[in-house]
Amino acid sequence: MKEQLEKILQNATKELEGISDLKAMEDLRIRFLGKKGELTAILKQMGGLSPEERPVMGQLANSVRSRIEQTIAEKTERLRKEAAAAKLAAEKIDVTLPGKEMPIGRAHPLNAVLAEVEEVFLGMGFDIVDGPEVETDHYCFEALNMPKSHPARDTQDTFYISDNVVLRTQTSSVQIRTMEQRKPPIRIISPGRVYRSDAVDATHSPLFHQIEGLVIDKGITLADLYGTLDMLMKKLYGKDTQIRLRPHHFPYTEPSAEVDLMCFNCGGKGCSMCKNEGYVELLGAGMVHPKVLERCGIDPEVYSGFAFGIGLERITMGRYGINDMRLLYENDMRFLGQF
Ligand code: 2NL
Repeated sequence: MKEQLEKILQNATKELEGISDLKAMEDLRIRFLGKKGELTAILKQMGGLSPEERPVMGQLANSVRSRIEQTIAEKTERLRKEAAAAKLAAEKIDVTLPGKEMPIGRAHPLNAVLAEVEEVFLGMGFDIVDGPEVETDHYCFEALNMPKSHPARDTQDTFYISDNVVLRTQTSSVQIRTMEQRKPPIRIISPGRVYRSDAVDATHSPLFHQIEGLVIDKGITLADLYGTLDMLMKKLYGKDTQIRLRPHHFPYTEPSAEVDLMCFNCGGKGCSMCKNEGYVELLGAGMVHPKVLERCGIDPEVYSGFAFGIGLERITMGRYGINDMRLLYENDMRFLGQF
């Protein structure tokens, strides 16, 4: 029996040396020390020993058990440490390596200029008002003094959803809705998408953006229109910038004007960019037509007002010296990254 016990210790110790994972270790423990294990099988034969031999063998068996257990415990601990060290090594991060460069986004030039314009008008006490892009004939044309027979309603000029529903051609429709809903004084701008049935070229697109403005109060004159737009353009193009008003015609304003900006290229001297004019055409404006006010329930004998419509693309192109409108829609990062 003594030899058997020593053999068990020898075998277990030898096998333990070759073990490299925790699962194999547990299998080994069960095989040698478990209830049906080799050591237990030997202990079951203890009954056949003499009373003198029994305590000696018992002691030896216990010592064999505890030595195997101790070796298992030590080896288990070593394997756990090795596994943890391997895991740490595999997940190691070198914090001294340079980081990956993340490109920082920025506003699209159209949005950047829109934000600047909104800032100027918010500073002057204007509200920013939104409205539907799909409009009725009434809000897009009729209320703006453009009856069915008016040439501006040529089917070429807009997209018809049905006879009485169109994609809005200007955001004046938002101003009309606001005049119906609010009482003067009114000070609003209405930026947004507008649509025209135009072919795409360097200066045209079937979808573009407009910022319209409207001021209605007692005693509003053309001087207020001039002062407001002069202020806007000085903020956008610099304090030395000047504007000029030229007589024009719109069905919804009287008098009407086209507003020119002193050429940002030559400062008014005349160059190829302004075709030697010294000024470039920028936007349309005027005093709101009395018939338009009346239709919205505002008494033109008491109130007057001015309105203007700015093409966002045009002022953005002027601001950054962009010569082709299509560049603004192509989302080419080589272009957009320059602003
Ligand atoms: C342009 C410039 C303009 C207006 C828009 C307007 C709005 C109301 C009443 C009167 Cl509710 N006018 N907006 C005025 C003048 C010009 O747009 O070039 N349009 C073709």
